[in-house]
Amino acid sequence: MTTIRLTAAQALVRYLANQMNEDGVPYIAGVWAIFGHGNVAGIGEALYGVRDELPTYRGQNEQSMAHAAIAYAKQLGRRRAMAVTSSIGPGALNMVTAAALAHVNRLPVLFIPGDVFANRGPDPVLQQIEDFGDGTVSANDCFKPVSRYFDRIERPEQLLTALPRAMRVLTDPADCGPVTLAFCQDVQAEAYDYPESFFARKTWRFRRPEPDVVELEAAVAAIKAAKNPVMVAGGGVHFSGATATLKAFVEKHKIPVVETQAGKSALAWDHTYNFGPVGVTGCESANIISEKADLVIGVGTRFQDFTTGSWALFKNPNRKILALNVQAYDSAKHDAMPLVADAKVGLEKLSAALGDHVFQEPDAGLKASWFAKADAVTAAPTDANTLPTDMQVIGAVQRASRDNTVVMCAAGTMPGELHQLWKAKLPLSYHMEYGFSCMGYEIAGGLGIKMAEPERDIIVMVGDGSYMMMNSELATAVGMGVKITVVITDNRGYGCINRLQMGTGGAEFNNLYAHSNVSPIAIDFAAHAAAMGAKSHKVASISELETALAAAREATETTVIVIDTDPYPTPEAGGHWWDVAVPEVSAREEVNTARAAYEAALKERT
Ligand SMILES: Cc1ncc(C[n+]2csc(CCOP(=O)(O)OP(=O)(O)O)c2C)c(N)n1
Ligand SMILES: [Mg+2]
Repeated sequence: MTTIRLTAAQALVRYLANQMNEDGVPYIAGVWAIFGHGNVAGIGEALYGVRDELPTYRGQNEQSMAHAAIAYAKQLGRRRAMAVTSSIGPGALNMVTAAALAHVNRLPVLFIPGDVFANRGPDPVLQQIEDFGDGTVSANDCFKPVSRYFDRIERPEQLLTALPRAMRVLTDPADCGPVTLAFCQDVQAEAYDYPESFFARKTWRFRRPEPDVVELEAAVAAIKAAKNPVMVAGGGVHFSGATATLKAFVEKHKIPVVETQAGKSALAWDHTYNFGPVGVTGCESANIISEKADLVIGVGTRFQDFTTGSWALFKNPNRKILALNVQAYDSAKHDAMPLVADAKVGLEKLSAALGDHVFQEPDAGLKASWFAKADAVTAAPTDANTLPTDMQVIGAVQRASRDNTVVMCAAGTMPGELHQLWKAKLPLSYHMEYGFSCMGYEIAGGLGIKMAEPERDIIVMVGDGSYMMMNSELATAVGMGVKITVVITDNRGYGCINRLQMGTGGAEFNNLYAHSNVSPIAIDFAAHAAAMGAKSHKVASISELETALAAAREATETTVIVIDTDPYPTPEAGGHWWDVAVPEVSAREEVNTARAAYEAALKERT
């Protein structure tokens, strides 16, 4: 056996640089790194050695670097991913939130936090936590519940088994998620005679599991027995590259489709059978169809509470659920009939087995009536003296966008309103992180999306709260020359949670600055963004916003546009109840009223 003597860190990066995807490009597109004593000497030296094949990117915060990496993978439908490395201790733990984000959203990312010395010589090394009763614990154990695969590299030869396992998980359509390889800092620097063959180019193919014959027969029988089925398109449709197949399926069998946050843009917004966003942030046409459906066919959806209205949406007493999902865990939720398969293959097989079985045309009038309402709230305001609403901001952004513009967001008012109101034309033109809905994903995520698809315009929608929580990868985007456009809606606080607080009978408290112990402060977001090198404008109206967006589209630099909005109005139409537990006893009359409504709503659960 021919061997090559490398440090463990050199072996790790050499191996990663040689893992390809089916398209013949490296699966790991790059490594985000912030160095410290736990990774600079070992991993840092190794990354320098491969900097031409496996680029290293320098971010500002381990969590937000990971957001960029995760957004990159999401935008590419998981066909490529990135790695993120940190030092031990705080740098490592900064990545735990991002690991959970990737875990919930089933997105691949490789975390390589440094870890304490395997030989324990210097214990406690700077930043080492000390467990009084367990010598094997380190801060990196926090990654275990939020990783799909976790390993700690305590000997250089462990990479020979750990790395293939890591790649298997990253590229497995069912198990896909974050992988953490905690890398003891002394081991990174240790040399070992690795087999040359370990570094041979390897191609990872995303398998497409076929449905089980019996499950398929049962699914076909259930569809044939249904009168008014609905299909719920989830993120799995994108991951499977099944958008064209879904389109062909619904055109042939005439089944209406509704879209989850992760599934939105599976069909064009104006496609005959796209009845729009479903659930809590859904629209009337989708929710009316869903309430009546006698068969709910989930395609690549986790059925999270925003999709199901906490399981109160699908009200037909005879309704059944059929879950086409590559992950058996999801296919068995809520007593669903399972159809475990890749979405594309599963739809093809279903369609073939259904033959020319067609359903009655769904009521197109539902859509017309919904769009009349949606268009009214997103239209430019006629009264220039009142604060614009976030809905009007969405209208302005929509008018200034092209079909392939990617609009993105993660938390705050915008995810719900974009889900309801945004008209997504092309697949993956809508990028919403709503599995973890993590404030601070937005700007870093926008950077990752643009790196994934440089030819598309990226518009990041971010509230003042999320911007304040995490904004510094803006400087990275500027410094890397990766152009994004950021729209900050400044409603002076946590508008959506303030409304939720009021909706559950609470007093307005500690959400908007006005109701907190922080005096209302006029934060100059435009100056802040300019200080990080972005072009920036504060605009005073929707028409000024449209002008600024048009200029940003033509510009080559990253632009940040700030607009003050009203924290109170939301779309009145559409939407659905969801379960937010209201206090059973309270001194506040409003809470008692909200509790009574809550108890009544709970009875609707199906
Ligand atoms: C990291 C994190 N912390 C807290 C929350 C809970 N949360 C969701 S939205 C929100 C407020 C967002 O405020 P802002 O970005 O200003 O958006 P707005 O609703 O005001 O438009 C909070 C606190 C969260 N989703 N993520
Ligand atoms: Mg806000």
